[in-house]
Amino acid sequence: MHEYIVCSPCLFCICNLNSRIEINTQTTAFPTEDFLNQKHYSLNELGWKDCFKDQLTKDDSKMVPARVTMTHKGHLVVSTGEAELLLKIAGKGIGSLNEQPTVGDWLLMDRETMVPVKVLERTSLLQRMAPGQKVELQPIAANIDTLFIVSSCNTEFNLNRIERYICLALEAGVNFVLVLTKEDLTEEAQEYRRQATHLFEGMPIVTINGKDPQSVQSLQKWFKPGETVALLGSSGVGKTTLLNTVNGTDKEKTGAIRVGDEKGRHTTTTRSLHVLPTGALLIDVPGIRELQLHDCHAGIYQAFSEIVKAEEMCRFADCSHEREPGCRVREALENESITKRRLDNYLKLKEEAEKNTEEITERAKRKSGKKKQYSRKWKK
Ligand SMILES: Nc1nc2c(ncn2[C@@H]2O[C@H](COP(=O)(O)OP(=O)(O)OP(=O)(O)O)[C@@H](O)[C@H]2O)c(=O)[nH]1
Ligand SMILES: [Mg+2]
Ligand SMILES: [Zn+2]
Repeated sequence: MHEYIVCSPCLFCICNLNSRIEINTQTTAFPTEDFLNQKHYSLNELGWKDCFKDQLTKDDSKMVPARVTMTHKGHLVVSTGEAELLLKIAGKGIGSLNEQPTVGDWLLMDRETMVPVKVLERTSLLQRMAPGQKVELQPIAANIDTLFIVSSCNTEFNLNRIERYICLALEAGVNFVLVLTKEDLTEEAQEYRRQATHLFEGMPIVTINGKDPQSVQSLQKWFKPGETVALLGSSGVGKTTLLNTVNGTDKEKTGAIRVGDEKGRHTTTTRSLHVLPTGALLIDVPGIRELQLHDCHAGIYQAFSEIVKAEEMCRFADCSHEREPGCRVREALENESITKRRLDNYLKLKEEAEKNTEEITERAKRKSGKKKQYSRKWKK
């Protein structure tokens, strides 16, 4: 069971919390200044909207809403607008909460005990398969309005990888923008942009120097008061650098990429939500090593619509597009209306998401003690 223990403030780096926890039976709300050295923000400034307020019932009159502003190794920091609380998640499972909370979530907290009792229904959720051997889902961030898919104009740039993020955003129903950083380090920035143009019709693509306040101005239209933007991308692409520049600070730690292979060093280790000078909220997360998709068929079908359209016209419903007669996908490949790279990525992502969904379903069934059954393939 997840138990939430309200902890006393730690005046040091959040990474040291594990060894410094004092468990209080009494609730300790501590001022933000003591902990993160941030200002207090009202609920509205934290992104509270009617769609959340409308979820409150008469029974919730003893509750206080709070937004998760940071998560790190079993800890959450939540802000109620009046106080900031550090909560430790102990144990496994869902406990009294209906969902595992993540950064951006809105929780209802018991006014007296300050223990969270409910995760409010999300407007959107970005989630992936947990990395490693465990068969489980991992929420990345919730209640996002716009996702910035961050990639950089160097060897990190990879069309197949960007397509994964597009599927994730489409599945979650959030707007998305491709942000290509480090344009100042190459003559080829426009070439990177050109290559990405055909990935998804209408996707805005912005090339920036994330260190230059003038250059990041081109992202301002997505930073609306009360709207939440999330940064997602590999380590070292410049997510935190961008956060610092739009925030006008150098508060958050950034780290140089490796010289040999231009890979990042996984500098950011927490997920955190920041209130920007424009009133928008910006979520920074650690660099993604592996974005394995789960239950993402709607997103995949939308992201690869030209292939899906061709596929629907194949003579055989279960056409593998290899040797079957009347295969419209092969025909489309020949007349170059679809590319081999995109077809291969589409088939790969579809298989991966289908396998992951089956594994999660099986695990849930095993947990609930039901007999093993194979889930049916997706219907379009
Ligand atoms: N010249 C230049 N350097 C940049 C730009 N964006 C980021 N950098 C540099 O790239 C390195 C990595 O930046 P970070 O902001 O730490 O990258 P990150 O995406 O937050 O990485 P993780 O926290 O590991 O996920 C730092 O040395 C930055 O100064 C840019 O647009 N131009
Ligand atoms: Mg970072
Ligand atoms: Zn076919």
